[in-house]
Amino acid sequence: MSSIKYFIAVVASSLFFATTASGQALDLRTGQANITGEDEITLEHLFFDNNFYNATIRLNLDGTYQVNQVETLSLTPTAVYQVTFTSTWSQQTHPYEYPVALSHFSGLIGATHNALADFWQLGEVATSGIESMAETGSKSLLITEINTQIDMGNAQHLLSGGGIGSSPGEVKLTFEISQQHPFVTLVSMIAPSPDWFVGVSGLPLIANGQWLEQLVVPLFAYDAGTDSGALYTSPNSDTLPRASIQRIELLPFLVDSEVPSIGTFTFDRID
Ligand SMILES: [Ca+2]
Repeated sequence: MSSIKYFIAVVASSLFFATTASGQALDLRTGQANITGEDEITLEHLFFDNNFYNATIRLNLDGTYQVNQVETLSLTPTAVYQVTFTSTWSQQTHPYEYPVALSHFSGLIGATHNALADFWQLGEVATSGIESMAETGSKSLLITEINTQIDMGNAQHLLSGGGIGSSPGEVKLTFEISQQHPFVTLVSMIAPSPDWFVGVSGLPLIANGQWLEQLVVPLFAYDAGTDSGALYTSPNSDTLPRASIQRIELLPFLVDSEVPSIGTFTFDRID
């Protein structure tokens, strides 16, 4: 297996930029692969020698590999996007105990980054920055976590925008993104709530070797797992130890046996 390890090691430094790996289990963050047979991986947006590539690589059980297909990408080094955060969350869409005259969203906060930066994931325990954002709408701890990743080279731009003062409503934020940091993480607290939020984590804005012209992402309510309240206006009840981040599929977001989205992020490329 030595040549496979060598291959993974060579590729690993490029994986941080890859937006997808398919065909078999390959962890973009570690470069570790579980090779169980003649596996083919398609890697999009790999970075070698100052160029970006899509590649299809076959890994064989005997430890050899072949690069079957390589496509050089010709996308611009940077792009500019406007994201529109549209909240549809209202007394009409979510009648159960809807917090009339109180419903709003905290200011957008996030970053552009590569695959090494990871600010939150479904099923993982929230950081202090995510806890603070989800419980109070405060940005400061999360900004510290983002700046740490910027200092390490894993994140590039801090994204900080306005909130939605009264839901339903919308707010826009314009940001630059680069090939070396093609992922977006962006969150906002659902308010009032114990520790509920909406957002995206590690969303790539490159697909098929191109900057996306438009991407519409439906938003659902997530429980940060850091406060035990079950209602919009439940009193503070710190959860120790923290539970994992989960999508909320019960009241007040369960409506007629379904869990409809409460809004969208629409990413429009403007430059
Ligand atoms: Ca808490």
